This record gives sequence, C-alpha cells and structure tokens, in this order.
Amino acid sequence: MQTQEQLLEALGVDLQRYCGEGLQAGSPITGMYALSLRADNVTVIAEKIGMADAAFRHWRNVPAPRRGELIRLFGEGLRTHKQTLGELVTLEAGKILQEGLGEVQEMIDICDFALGLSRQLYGLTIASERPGHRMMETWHPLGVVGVISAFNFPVAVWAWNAALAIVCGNSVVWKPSEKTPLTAIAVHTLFEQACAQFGSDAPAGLAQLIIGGSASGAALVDDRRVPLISATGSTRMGRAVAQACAHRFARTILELGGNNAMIVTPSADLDMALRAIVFSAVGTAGQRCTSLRRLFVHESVYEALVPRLKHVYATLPVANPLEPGTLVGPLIDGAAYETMQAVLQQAASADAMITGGARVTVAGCEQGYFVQPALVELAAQTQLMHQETFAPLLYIVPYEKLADAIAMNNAVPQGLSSSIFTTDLREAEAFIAASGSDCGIANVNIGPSGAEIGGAFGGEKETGGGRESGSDAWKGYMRRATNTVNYSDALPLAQGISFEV
Ligand code: UN1
Repeated sequence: MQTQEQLLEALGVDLQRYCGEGLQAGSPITGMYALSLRADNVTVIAEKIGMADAAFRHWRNVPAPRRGELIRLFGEGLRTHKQTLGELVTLEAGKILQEGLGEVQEMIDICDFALGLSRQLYGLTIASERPGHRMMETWHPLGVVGVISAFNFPVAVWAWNAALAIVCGNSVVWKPSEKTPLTAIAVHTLFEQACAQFGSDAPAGLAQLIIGGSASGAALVDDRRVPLISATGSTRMGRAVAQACAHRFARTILELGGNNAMIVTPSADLDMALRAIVFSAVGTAGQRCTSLRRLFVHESVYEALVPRLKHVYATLPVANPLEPGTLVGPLIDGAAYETMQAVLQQAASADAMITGGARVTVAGCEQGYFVQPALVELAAQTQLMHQETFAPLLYIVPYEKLADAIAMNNAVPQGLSSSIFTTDLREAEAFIAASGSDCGIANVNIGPSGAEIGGAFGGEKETGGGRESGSDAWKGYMRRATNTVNYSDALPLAQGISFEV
C-alpha cells in the first residue's frame, strides 16, 4: 500500500510548493501525521482572491461550451487517476475504499453533467405587454465563488460546486477542511493539469486553494470580492457564514447538518430495508450529512426487523478501510469519538437500550478511533435525538400511526434527507406530499444517503436551504438579468402610463 506522499507524487503534486508550517496532515486510520503544510496567512489569501478575481474578468467572456471543454478535460484526468485519488480519499478521510472510489466517481459524474450544462444555460423569452418589444432573461457569471467544504466528502463537494461554477463563467477559491488538505492539494493539481492542457484561454488563477483553519475560511467569507459563498459543513459554521455574508449582502449556498430519518411501515420489504438501514447508518462511519440517524419502525414489524438489525450490527467488519471486506472505517478524530461517547452516556441515563458503541482496537491502527456502530432504542423521540451526532449512532423508536412517524421525522431542527420503506402507494405518496416529509430529499424504498448528482442536493431549516449539484442548482452560481428590448419607433410605457414631455 502506498503512503499519502507517494500517492500525491503519483498524481504529479509538487509537494515543495505546499510543505511548511501551520497545518498537520495525516490519516485517521493510523492517527498519525504524515506531512506538515504551510498555512496561508491573510495576505496570501487576499492575493489568491485577487488572482481569482482577475481570472474571472477574462473567463466570463470565454463561451460557455468552451468553458465546458475545460471541465471535460478535468473529468478525463479524474477518470485516469480514479484509483489513486480514491486511495488518497480513503487514507485522509478514513472511508472504505469502495466509498473513496465512489466519491471520485461522483466528481466524474458532475463533470459530465456540467459539460452538458455548458450548452444549456438557458434563459426565458417573455411576452411583453408593449408592441415592438421583447423581454428575455440572460444569465451571467457572478464572479469569484468561495467554496468551503467538509472532511467527510473532501473532494466531491468541491467538485459539485466548482464544475458548475466554472462552466457558468466564475472563478473558484476553495477552503477545504483543515482535516483533509492533502486530497484538496491532489485535486487542485489535477485541475491545474487540465488548465495546462486546455491552453491559454484558461486564465492563471481560475481555481485557487487556501490551506488553513477556520480563520482562513473567515477571511474568504469576509472578502467583498467574493459574491457567493457555498459552504458545506456544520450548522454552527453555516450560521457564522450566513451572518457574515448577510452583513455584506453576499449570496450563500448552505448545505449544513442533517438528522435524517427512515420510516419502516408494515408493508415494507424488510430485506431491502435492512440493507438500506445498514448502508446509510454505518457507511462512511456514520459521517455523511445524509447518514441515517433516526429509525421509526411500525410496532407490528419491530420484532421482525430490529433483532435482525442487531445481528448484522454485531457482525459488522470494523477494520482498516483499505482492506477489502471492511465496511466500517475509523471516525475522523478523537473529538468525534468523545462526542459519540458523551451522547451514548446521555442516552443511557435516559433509559435507552444501547447495543454497540465501544471503541474497537484494530491491529496496526491502534491510534485510530474505530468504533462498533451503536443502536439506541427508545420508547419515544427525545430531545437528545434533535441533535446531529456525526458518528455511527442510530436511534430506533417504534410508532403506531404513519402521521405520528411523519411528525417525528419533521420535529427536528434539521431538514436534509428522509426516507420511507413501504409497498403501499398511499403511504409512499403521503410521505412525499406537501404534508409529508419537510426535507430537501424524501426517498421511497431507498435510504436517505447516497444521492445521485443529477438531483438538487440540500435541505431545509437548519440545513441551510441551499441546493448544490444537479437539476437547476446552476442558477445559484449566476446572476439573472431581465432585458427588455424596444425595436419599435415609439416609446410606450408599461402599465399604460401616459407621461408626455
Ligand atoms: C455529504 O455528506 O456532505 O448523498 C454529502 C450522499 C452523497 C453526498 C453526501 N452523495 O450521501
């Protein structure tokens, strides 16, 4: 198995450019630091934003289909290096290799999407009430787009934003999580390689990378040259970003905490539900925004489902995520482990029945924070369940009436993803209707995690309301101009107003 340094070199990264003091990078698998990186100070950050701003002024005039060609080249690079980058994601974020590769595939998919989009940035033509007039909408690039991303999807979330932002004619400044700078450096290098292949109309500075902690994110958020900040991460971080951006009337796309639920109804296919529960609750060690955290099981199928679930949990392979067969890798760090343990203790004192949750020692990875995923059974939804715990901790609560289960689904402050397992058409439709799930994602017979890039991704309430990725999310990266063109030789006023001079 190659080290992070070797993988970076295989991708063509010039490590000298990044090494220095200020940020330690390593792997949650071993809990060891591998490289010391130079953190950017505020002067360097301001310079990088300045370069991105200058690049934007050129890039906005390059025709959108030509901009798509740059993203096509970048996607080709990702295809070539999928395995290497996937391994690097596994090493730095701790997710199993299948998921590391899946994350790179998600980047490739959004590149394909953005390439098609580069020929489809359509505006409307609108009927004018005045003779000899035409109204239309045109979509223009915004400027420098700031992207703040989290450790759990260290590269895909940047790609959702950057691929769209760039075909839309913007430049991008990326502040990745301080927990995952190496994958960001790798991806930034691949993007620079695509720019070099593309030729001179990809201006230097089109994509910028900021290495550093939360203060560097704040410098980006406060910079008046950045009209849009797209931030993915905790609700706490998102609240600070929203306030800072509101102060200067900058736009935001926020994709924050989720506290996602699944309802298993009496008619559910329990075999399918079981697989979906396990993947969405323990995949990425429960550290996806979309991870399943709350399971509402109809009382009539509780005994048919929950003991089977406990059996699967007891036999889950918790091990080095690089090893084939592993399904659960480590938590990102000791703080995540401590939080999980504190929440389990609170649940225990609230009379919950707890299965699993203990630390697991993995040979050769003794410093990594591996845990046995936990099931927490409660008689009713409690206040504790209103908070998102970023760990493999699944609450299970029985329900009697579907309306009550939907009410529990909606009772929490977050509103990202949700799902129902049912073969009853009425229940399925009730769940996705206006009076059903209040989340940005509401699935039927699929778990809450693992969304495709084609749909708009994001959620309501404390999840922040932003939409990234597919559908018409591209509109969030552009400004809309309404144009009225008078091709007549008269000047009639709207609303029939008479104003003679
Ligand atoms: C996240 O956890 O921030 O839907 C993103 C999913 C993935 C993306 C998750 N495609 O689970």
